[in-house]
Amino acid sequence: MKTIAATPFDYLFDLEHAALVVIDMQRDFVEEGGFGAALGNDVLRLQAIIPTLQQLLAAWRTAGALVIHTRECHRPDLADCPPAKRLRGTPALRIGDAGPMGRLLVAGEPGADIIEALSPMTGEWVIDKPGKGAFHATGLHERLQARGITHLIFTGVTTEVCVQSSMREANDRGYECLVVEDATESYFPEFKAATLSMLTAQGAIIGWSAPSRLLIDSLKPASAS
Ligand code: C5J
Repeated sequence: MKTIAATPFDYLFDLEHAALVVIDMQRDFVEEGGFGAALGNDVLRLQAIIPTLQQLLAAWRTAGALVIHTRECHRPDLADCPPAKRLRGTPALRIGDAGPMGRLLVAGEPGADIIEALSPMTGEWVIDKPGKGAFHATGLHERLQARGITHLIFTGVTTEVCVQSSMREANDRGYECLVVEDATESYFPEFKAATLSMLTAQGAIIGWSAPSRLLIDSLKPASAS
């Protein structure tokens, strides 16, 4: 059993029943010319977490536990992208429109790919999701149950949209969840701070948070018990 001195109190997990979830580290959110930039956001803010995620992934992979990557993307005919999602705001380009990295947030287009620096490795799960949450219309819960996973450790972007939605969905389904503070990011620093506070408030009402350093330290063989 591993123990992390998390907020608001210790988080306990064992590697056999835990997965590291990397939410939507796709070119469309992190690079110029993608969906995030089309909404007027500064994508450089999100790029700042890439080295931390690389270190965390390396430690988690060495420990031999499950890694799950998600990609927010839609079918080419957009049948899984309702107007309630597509017709929001006044972006330069909408979901499904053609941009410099192909059609925005459409499966199979270059922009929907996970960035090269965080490429999934063989055996890792890649979940394509049409919603903000990783559980909506993906079958993820059933796969996790079949594998015996009870603990989910969340990273990725953006903190207050897809990371938060996924963590709330997971908690409703009974998973013990932790978000890694410096391995998640938002285009809006105030939204990130508020999200971390609200997820962990009221005695971890949705779950825990901790810096990557504590998680990486817990994965070192010396801390095994
Ligand atoms: C958004 C996400 N922000 N991955 N998606 O639309 O957070």
